[in-house]
Amino acid sequence: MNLDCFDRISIKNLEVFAHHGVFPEENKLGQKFLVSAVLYTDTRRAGISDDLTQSIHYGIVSQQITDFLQNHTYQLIETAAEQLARELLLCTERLQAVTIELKKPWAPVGLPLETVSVTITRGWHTAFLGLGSNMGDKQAYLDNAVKALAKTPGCDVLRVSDYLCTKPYGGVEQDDFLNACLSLRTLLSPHELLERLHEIEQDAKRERLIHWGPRTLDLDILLYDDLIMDSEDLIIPHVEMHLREFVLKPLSQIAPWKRHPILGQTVSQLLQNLG
Ligand code: PH2
Ligand code: MG
Ligand code: MG
Repeated sequence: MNLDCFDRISIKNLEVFAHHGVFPEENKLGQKFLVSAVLYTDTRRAGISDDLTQSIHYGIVSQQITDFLQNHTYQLIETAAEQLARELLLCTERLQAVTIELKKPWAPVGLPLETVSVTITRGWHTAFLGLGSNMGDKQAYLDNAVKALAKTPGCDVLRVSDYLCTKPYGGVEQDDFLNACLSLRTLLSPHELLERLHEIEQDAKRERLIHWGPRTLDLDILLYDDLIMDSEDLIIPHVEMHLREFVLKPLSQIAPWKRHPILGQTVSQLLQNLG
């Protein structure tokens, strides 16, 4: 999600009377909120065709913002902004990302401030996942994982590779694997996505007995946008993806052009390197 490459449609200081606040009086009486939104999208087609259906109707978005803030009551402006951003991203076609600034000019803190506000930017991310199974009904485990991801709120499965039968890699004596890759459009952060993958693995009765041993289902994050991230429990890009034919072969079916953000080579080049 590189925001610089998008066009922007801006809504400034939309006034909404709503009931968000930590103090009970705020929930009872309500107060004025001012909402500014930057909608990141591609206006090129609309700009050429002069056709509103090729763009985002800022009148409809303004109404959605108003309805959403009036139909919910949150304690925090952080939560109101977060949930509003999510709602807009889920229901607005062509909206890639959004910046929301939510101001509370009458914040009842008893001091003469002009306004308080939060500003957040949220958007759709593209992730590539590796799937593997080498126990039981391998195909059913992969099928169910794809279905579970497709049903996950804030996740859309874009493309799924063929399921390929592969020899076990890494020295542990075990049954052949069925491997696949898929691409995903997601609102989840990398760690939220990891947590969801662990849940789906758990639902497949995955037991973590032997490192690199047999498993009903293994779901790995390979790439997440062009993010490079190192943390205790999650490293992106996946540290060994460029060495594994069982990853690169299915990945090259759905994204041969995708460039590894550290190595600088495309998936199809990385696959060729394996010889
Ligand atoms: N996964 C491993 C270890 N070895 N070999 C194949 N062929 N496919 C896998 O998915 C696989 C593996 C650890 O995640
Ligand atoms: Mg793995
Ligand atoms: Mg894993």
